[in-house]
Amino acid sequence: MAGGRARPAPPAPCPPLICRAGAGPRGAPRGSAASAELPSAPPHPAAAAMAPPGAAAPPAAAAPGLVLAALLLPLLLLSPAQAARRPNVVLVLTDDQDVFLGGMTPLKKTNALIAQMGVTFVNAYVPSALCCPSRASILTGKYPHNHHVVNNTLEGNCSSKSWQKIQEPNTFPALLKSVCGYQTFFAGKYLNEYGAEDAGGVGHVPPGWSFWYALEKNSKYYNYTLSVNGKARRHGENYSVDYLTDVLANMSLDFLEYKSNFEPFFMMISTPAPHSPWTAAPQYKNSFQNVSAPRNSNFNIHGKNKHWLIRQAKTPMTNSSIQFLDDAYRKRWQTLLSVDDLVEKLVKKLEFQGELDNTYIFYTSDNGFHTGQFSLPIDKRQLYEFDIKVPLLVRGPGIKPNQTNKMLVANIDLGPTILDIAGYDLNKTQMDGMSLLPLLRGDKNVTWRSDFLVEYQGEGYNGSDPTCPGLGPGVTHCFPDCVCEDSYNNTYACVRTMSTSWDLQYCEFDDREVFVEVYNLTADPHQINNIAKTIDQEILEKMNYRLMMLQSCSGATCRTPGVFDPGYRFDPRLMFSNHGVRARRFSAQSL
Ligand SMILES: [Ca+2]
Repeated sequence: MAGGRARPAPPAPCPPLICRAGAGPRGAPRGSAASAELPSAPPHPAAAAMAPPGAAAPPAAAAPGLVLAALLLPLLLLSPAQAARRPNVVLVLTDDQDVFLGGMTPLKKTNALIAQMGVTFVNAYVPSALCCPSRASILTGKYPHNHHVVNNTLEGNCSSKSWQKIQEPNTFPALLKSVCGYQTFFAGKYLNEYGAEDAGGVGHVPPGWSFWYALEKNSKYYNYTLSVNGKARRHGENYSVDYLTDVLANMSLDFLEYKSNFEPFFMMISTPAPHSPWTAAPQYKNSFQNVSAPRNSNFNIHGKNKHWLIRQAKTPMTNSSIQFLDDAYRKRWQTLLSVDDLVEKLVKKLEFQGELDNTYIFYTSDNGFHTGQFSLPIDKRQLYEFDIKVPLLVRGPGIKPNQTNKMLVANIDLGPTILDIAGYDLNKTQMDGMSLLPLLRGDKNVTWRSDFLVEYQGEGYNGSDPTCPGLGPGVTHCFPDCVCEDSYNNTYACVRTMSTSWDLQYCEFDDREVFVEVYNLTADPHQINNIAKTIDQEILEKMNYRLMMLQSCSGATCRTPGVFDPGYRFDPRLMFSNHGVRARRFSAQSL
């Protein structure tokens, strides 16, 4: 993925008062009076670890609430009135949960408690359909070409030293904590390479987090290590104390029990579900026995007019592949039932504490997923709707219930939105995304984007896959049946356009073919027909220019009007030389 222009210096930290008070109406009063009415929480193993990073471990017998209160004393020095009107924010982030193939269906309680109580964004996307780049986009509010996390490896900048030095200090949680005075709580999967020895191990606690309970490396359900404010804590395989989704729920409830009542809070709860290895809680292991992956119109068909990686898939898929993906689909749903329980516990706790009416709750995923589409068994990393589209539900102050919003939104908008809620001046950030707050409030005449950028840099191994020696080097994720989900040249960038007149996707590959894929989603929502060879050449050229512009954009230039927007203006100064080769080759080829 090509780098953009040199980035300006990050905004300097400023006093808490820079964050204006009151982004939304305040709900039930908070404070010591409300807390005093609460019964004492039962002891929980997680509570003993509730100490901010850098703090000495409390004695085993110490009451966790007292320990926390002492550690939070500096926060108490601020006037309650200063922060009284600022809302709290909770972000629940799942791992690999699609929305296109029914991924929200098993979450009945979440649908009732968040979607039906707020707004569902039906056109929510990620700019890169892979864990680490997508999570980096959430944290930074930037496209991958601006945060430079291109895949799930340290070499791809995933939780690397460079990321820690350049990007982490400017993530939205860092600003929430250091500038806006929020208490910040993280629990769960962070970035895939978090905890790698070459990048500081689990002793590294990113700036921005008052309480840090991060999973070492990638999603697991049992037998994992958590960084508890920088100290490793090993978990085994006893359901009652180790099942990660439930552990995250318990930690979240503990935080809500013992947090300061004088400062607003931000919680990010990042579940392993429904990522592989799809280990369900015992009580859900037999759920959905009659469920199988949807046989929609792009299931088990050959993507004959798509780029070579899709064309290498075997059609029809073998029975064993279909059985494998059906089993995966069912298990994914089973793991989501524990997420549903987590959401219910969280909402009930917020309600019990009188915080619910003053708390925004966001629910989303880091990428979508496919099961059999275009004969690809299971994975993400593709440019199609099933991989780039994610659930996004929001409830909170000022949001009317049962709303559906069709605006084109992306996970780069989450950071700006949450900072906006906290009252931070977004002009002081270098984020590429837009605040959703006007949409959440239902403001009239909101000017909104008509397109956004999708970009992905493929991965591949130098050696051949030992289970598929005939494939040669350069491909990866070839299980089952030696159908590969990724390769070195699965590198592409797309403009996804959604305007009053067009629902279009235009993509270019950085491969030897300089392959182009174009879809008219109005007529072809399952992206079966690549119309690159039949669509008007003028539209192709405009989309090509727009793509180069977006690949070079930064901050405000990422939010300029798209090709089918009345305000669109072609400005060659916004295109940079790093995509010149693609432009020349594109012009020379006959489509
Ligand atoms: Ca993921």
